[in-house]
Amino acid sequence: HSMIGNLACTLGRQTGAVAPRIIQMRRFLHGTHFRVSSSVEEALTDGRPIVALESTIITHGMPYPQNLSMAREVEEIVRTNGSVPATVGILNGRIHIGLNDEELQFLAKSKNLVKVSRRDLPYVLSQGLSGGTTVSGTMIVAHKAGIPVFVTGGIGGVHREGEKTMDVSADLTELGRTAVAVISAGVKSILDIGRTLEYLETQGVCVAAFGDSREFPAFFSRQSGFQAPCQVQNEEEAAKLIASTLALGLGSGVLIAVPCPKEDAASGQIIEDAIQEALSNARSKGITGKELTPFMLQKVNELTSGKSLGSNIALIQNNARVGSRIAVALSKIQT
Ligand code: PSU
Ligand code: MN
Repeated sequence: HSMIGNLACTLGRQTGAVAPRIIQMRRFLHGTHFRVSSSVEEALTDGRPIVALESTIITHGMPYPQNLSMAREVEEIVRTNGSVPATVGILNGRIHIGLNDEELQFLAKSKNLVKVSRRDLPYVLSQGLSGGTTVSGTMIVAHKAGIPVFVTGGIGGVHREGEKTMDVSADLTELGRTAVAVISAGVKSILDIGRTLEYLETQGVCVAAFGDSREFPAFFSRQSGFQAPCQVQNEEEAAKLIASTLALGLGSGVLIAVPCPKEDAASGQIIEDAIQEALSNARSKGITGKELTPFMLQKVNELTSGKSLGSNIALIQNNARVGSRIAVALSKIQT
């Protein structure tokens, strides 16, 4: 349990020692490494539902200005559905939990920001750099702040030919070691979905398909050809699953895979062809490592003349709606 997690849990219950605890929490939240926005801090103190949001989708996943409008809309959807949004990002070496519009604009417009996963955090902080946090980076921060629900578009996974390159996203190991629930549209079909599910099993991650199908969704498309090991029918069932994970103290995360809405799912074959072309492009250009995911997203978008970006935005919005409702249901179980 993180310090804030513990503090946030006990704040509402203990009467005697409340004042020193709040002071201690404030000191942590406003220290050299962290800054928590006032709306997130108030929600933490009151025990209201919060949804963490990542920022690599803003800094590396989408072009400007769609990245900025997406970030604003997603926060609004989280609010409309009952939770407080906490977008996580790093500004000048300081982790921000909850961003104002000026800060969102900075991340959306700046060039050469760092894509920050677990391994990058110490360097970015010590050098005073700015960047967008990936699923792995955001999970760490959300956990430290005591926020158990986190919404994104899609997570990283085992890359195609990952058995040779060993390019396996740190998102998968993070899910194995950090107790945060990630609400996503599954795994992009630019990845090796079968091996990604195998790796999640090895890491002990509880993976559940959301809704009336057990099929594990493939980001832009509702079908992947793979079944998820678990299925939750609705937000209440998802919240119960998360509550059980937390109650067991497993220390690992949960992956809730929400299929892209039918009307927004870009037709499978068009995207599949674009992925093949983008992959051979990446290979001939020698693009590897952390540059590969942003390159593939940008290339597939170009090759589908913006269709994939449109679906990408729609599915994140859908995840934000579902995730916010899950956070509301979870906070009802926990109180
Ligand atoms: N999926 C998207 N857009 C993104 C990402 C995933 O549609 O921007 C980002 C997420 O932040 C994810 C990261 O955590 O890519 C994974 O990168 P890598 O494959 O290098 O681990
Ligand atoms: Mn990688």
